Amino acid sequence: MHPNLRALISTVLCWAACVGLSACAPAGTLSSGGAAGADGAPPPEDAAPAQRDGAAPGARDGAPPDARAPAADGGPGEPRDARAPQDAAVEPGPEDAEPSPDAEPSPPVDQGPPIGEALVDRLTVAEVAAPGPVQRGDTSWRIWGRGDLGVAPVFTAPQADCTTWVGYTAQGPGGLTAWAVHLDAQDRVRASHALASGLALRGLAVEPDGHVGALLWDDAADAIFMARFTADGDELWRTELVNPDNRPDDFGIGDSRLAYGAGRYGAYYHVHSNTGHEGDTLKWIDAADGTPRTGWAWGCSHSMSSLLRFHPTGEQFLPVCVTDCYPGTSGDFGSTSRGGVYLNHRGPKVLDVDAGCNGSVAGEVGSLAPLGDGWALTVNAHQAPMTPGQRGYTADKNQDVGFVRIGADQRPGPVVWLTQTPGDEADVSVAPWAGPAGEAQAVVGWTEAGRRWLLARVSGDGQILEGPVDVSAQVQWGRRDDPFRTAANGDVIWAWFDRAGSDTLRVGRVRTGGQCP
Ligand SMILES: [Ca+2]
Repeated sequence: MHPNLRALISTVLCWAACVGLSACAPAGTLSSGGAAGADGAPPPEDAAPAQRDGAAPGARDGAPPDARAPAADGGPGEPRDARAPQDAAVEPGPEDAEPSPDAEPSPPVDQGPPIGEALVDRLTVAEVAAPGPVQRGDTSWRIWGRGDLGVAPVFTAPQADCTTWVGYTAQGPGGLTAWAVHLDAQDRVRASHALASGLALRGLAVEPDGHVGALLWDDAADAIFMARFTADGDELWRTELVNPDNRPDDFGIGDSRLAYGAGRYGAYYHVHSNTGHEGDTLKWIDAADGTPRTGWAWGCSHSMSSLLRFHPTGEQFLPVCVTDCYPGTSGDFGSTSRGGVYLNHRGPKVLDVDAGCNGSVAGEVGSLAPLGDGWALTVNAHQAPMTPGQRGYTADKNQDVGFVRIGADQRPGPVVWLTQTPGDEADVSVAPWAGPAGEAQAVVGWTEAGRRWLLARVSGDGQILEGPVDVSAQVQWGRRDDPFRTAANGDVIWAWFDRAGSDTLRVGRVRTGGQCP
């Protein structure tokens, strides 16, 4: 869908949804989801007041509080078309591409750096010829306003045999193609598989036996599908994921995440309700036959950013979201709105963040990784206490990097702040790292003002052991892309494109020196 058209429809739907309520947010703000309570599931516990204070919060960083430009000015328009039927999905044409002869092979892996070597000296980057130019990213609601994600999501999924799958969406003259690039243990292309034509890749996950799962999105039809493939890229089944009262209409707000574990896939993604609200849904899909089940049809509202990972030891999934309103808010939005980071959409709560119930939120979730028998979660948010209401995020606040341990019982510990800078950090990722004697440490990466990429090594309780070191000259990673994963040999691995339209895929590693099994 054309962005302007989408903005117009979104505005119209918001306007339409607000009719009959006591007041509406102005164009350019989001209507909140309590009233949606969609899909037969109970609404958020504390849901449902109509918006009473629609004052648009101001963009920060130089713009006065009321200076944010409203979104497209939509009047009443035609109602949105019904979703296309399931059989309208574009058939995949798995056209496997041979590895490009132009691809420069990476140097062979040696024994790896010795223990004690600095992070920066452990970094390697492989350049891979991708099968098509990467789609540009959305402009999405980020910190207290919208921000450019730059490049469409890139998914890195290491496999037990030390190979790695990288998924992304290419945008060529003929339209979109969802690609999965299979890399060998030296990060050279083994094969590239076109998973679907005309659809965007919104998640990629792998099974230990070599199967690959993909979350495929049809923007025009507002439809999303889960599909499973063999390691040769042959599609085994495809299932549309449907809720009766909402649909994934765009990713100008929220995220989409896919994870595999214990015989099923979890898909966690933004949905827009038929009454004009913005939430998320969690779906479970049986890996063997594609049977879908709904974890919840309406979660965080609004769901501003989200994560989903599987812990292999405890065999549990953990979904995380940040909301600008529900749960948490009760009462007048103008003076009582509050946001927060939540596990399992209702809680436990990880931390409070300033928020306005109108799209303005002052925190983003970055990555979630298994660490020990529990988890490590990284976010960016403000250290200063949350101020309720729509003017809470004032110019004296800024974004820092937060590190949170979460127990196997899914109880979060305190936020440990890794930065104290006056500027804004973002795009925070984390992966486990084995310290001396197997101590559970973590590698954390973030960006500073969107221009510098930094890495640090921290202890299991978030104390910085090394860095942060500026690694911008060697590596980058995508914006809010949840990039870091753990390769089978323990390396921290991720993939990225430098810019939209690039067909050079880059694969970064922080090498442990571990051997492939
Ligand atoms: Ca900061």
